[in-house]
Amino acid sequence: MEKLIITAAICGAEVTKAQNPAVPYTVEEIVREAKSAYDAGAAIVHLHVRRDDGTPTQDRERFRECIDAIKAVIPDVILIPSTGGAVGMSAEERLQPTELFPEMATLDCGTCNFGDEIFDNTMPMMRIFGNRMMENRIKPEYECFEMGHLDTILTMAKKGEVPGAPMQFNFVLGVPGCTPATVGNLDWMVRQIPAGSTWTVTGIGRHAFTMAAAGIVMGGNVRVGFEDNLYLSRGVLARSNGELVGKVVRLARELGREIASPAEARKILNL
Ligand code: KMH
Ligand code: ZN
Repeated sequence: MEKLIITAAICGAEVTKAQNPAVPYTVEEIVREAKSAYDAGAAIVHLHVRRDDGTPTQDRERFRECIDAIKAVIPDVILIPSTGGAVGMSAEERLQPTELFPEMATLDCGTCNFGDEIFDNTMPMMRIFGNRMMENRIKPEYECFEMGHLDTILTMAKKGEVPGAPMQFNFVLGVPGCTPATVGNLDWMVRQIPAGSTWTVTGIGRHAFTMAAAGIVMGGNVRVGFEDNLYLSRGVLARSNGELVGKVVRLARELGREIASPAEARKILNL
């Protein structure tokens, strides 16, 4: 098995300091959380940014400021800025970080329920996102919240509407209203992807570490972080993203998987 790539989703767009005081908003807090995750073993940081008051934003200059500040401290980390942003943002608003030519960015693979809300990713929108990533030579991480998202994106890749092989998928399981976080569902998704693809699993909330364990033993990769889960264990808030990553590292070591450095992750992901 390849070494395990750990992604830290350090911030997200929805979680707040009221839920966990360590959720980062300011540039300094975002750098602190990125470094804590990196020091604990994350090769990738999935990045959302906020205004200082915590409001989610896709503002290109705020992304630039955060990316530059993170790279000044941990220059080799792989950054995957979000093009999902927050529910309700327009496609143009969401696409702003692609103007900074990151090596990767997320591409969300279909419309879905998102708790009480609807996360809009129509196929025309996805074509625009796919085109932008092809033009700017950005490798997408395909975010699949639903089983049907996988069929959608594979069909679009076959038609050349979004970047094709080798594809990197992130199966985000357990969002309320989307595909539940079970090993059976994960196994089904993994069996659909083309040979040569890479994949990551993200379990939302209490599913974070059960899905991490499944990803470790199934030969995939793992994402954890405040975007997905605020707790280290039942009732115990994580004090940093590094604590969440550290728990994945311990699970991986117990289960016999080594951890990939950013350089090793770049090779595995064909960056
Ligand atoms: N904030 C969610 C609505 C992504 O980063 O591409 C979407 C999201 C996905 O976080
Ligand atoms: Zn995200």
